[in-house]
Amino acid sequence: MVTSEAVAAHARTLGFDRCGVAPATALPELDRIHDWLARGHAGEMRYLARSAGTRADIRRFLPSAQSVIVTATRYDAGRPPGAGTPAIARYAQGRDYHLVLAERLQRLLDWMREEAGAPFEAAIFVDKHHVQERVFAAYAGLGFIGKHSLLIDPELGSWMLLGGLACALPLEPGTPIADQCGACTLCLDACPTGAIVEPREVDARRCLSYLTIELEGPIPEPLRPSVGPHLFGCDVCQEVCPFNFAPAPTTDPAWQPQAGRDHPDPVALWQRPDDGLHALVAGSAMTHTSLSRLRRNLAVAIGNTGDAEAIAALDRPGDGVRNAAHSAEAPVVRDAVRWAKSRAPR
Ligand code: B12
Ligand code: SF4
Ligand code: SF4
Repeated sequence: MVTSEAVAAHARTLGFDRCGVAPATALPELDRIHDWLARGHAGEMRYLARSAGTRADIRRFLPSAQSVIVTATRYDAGRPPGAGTPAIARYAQGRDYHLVLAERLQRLLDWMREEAGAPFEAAIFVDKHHVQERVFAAYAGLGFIGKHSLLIDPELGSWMLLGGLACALPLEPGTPIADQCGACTLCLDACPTGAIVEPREVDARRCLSYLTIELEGPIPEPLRPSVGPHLFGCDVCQEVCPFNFAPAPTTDPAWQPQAGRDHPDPVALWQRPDDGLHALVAGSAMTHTSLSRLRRNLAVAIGNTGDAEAIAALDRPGDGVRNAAHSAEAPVVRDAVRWAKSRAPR
């Protein structure tokens, strides 16, 4: 027989750190997405509005759903003391979590099907599917929603990726846990762009994660200085969170930094040909963005150094080898280069 306890125990053997069950009902917090969208906080992520109906009701994702199994997987591989916030967000330094978690979830589902002894419908979700993962994770008792809007497990912190599966089995749901942020406002105070406009509400249009990963066009000029050295994503609100001080880094090979992603040198990357940038992103969550967006971010980060020599290197994408760096010709990159040059000391 498949029980919530047995699923959680088997999930741990597959590399998930936490696993719980939420009811597949119309949870009241699911409706908040409509207000969030109405306030314009999604920016150009139009797919969120297109799928808002499904996101607000899991039974549109899987009509026969009775339970939602949610997993949380630690991905922080650690950083040397004093290394500061990484230019490439921690979640993107190892293997692409969409693939890793989907494979593990498929193995969990295969096991459940064997245990159940009778067929049942199920559908896996990892990030890009139309499921409000944090709401179900909170109802499953995996943690509480911190003021930065991320799910925090009081023992394991927030460096965790979510994923799960909706299924037609009636499983016992977990118990939500109380919010433990108290009077703390460290994440709101530290956010470089003031993107956490209210506790638990992020205006994506200001968030460096959105600006460096999701936004296709130019980063709005007034926000470019706040991008600082960030090349892909942002970890600032989690770096300062006290719940992330104690947990030990994960030793799971899937999340160990690859291809020098933990200490990227923006000038050296700019000088790589496009093939070389492909090697940086290959197999990671960065493959979901385009090379021109990455070059745009490199140009902005180089501009933010204010270093004349670094900025001069912007004239030699692909180390000056003709046709080696097509992505540098994109209008959005040229615009960022123009801006970066205006930041050179006179
Ligand atoms: C769109 C998106 C973004 C957008 C918008 C972020 C946002 N805060 O809404 C952008 C591009 C900015 C972004 C950035 C990041 N993201 Co993102 N993102 C998503 C995505 C695809 C959808 C989120 C969404 O629908 N947002 C809209 C809001 C309205 O919905 P929501 O986030 O679910 O929020 C609900 C809850 O907070 C709930 N709520 C609020 N208070 C309470 C209280 C209780 C008791 C309950 C039950 C619920 C509740 O109400 C809200 C509305 O329903 C999810 C994956 C998914 N399918 O869910 C990943 C996801 C949220 N992202 C994730 C990550 C890792 C990040 C980054 C850390 C990446 C990085 N390093 O750059 C940053 C963090 C920025 C931040 N502070 O949020 C992880 C978060 C894991 C975790 N521990 O929480 C997710 C779950 C992906 C995954 N599969 O692991 N992201
Ligand atoms: S990810 Fe960075 S920019 Fe986005 S809310 Fe957190 S600190 Fe602010
Ligand atoms: S930094 Fe403070 S307010 Fe923000 S999520 Fe962590 S505990 Fe909550």
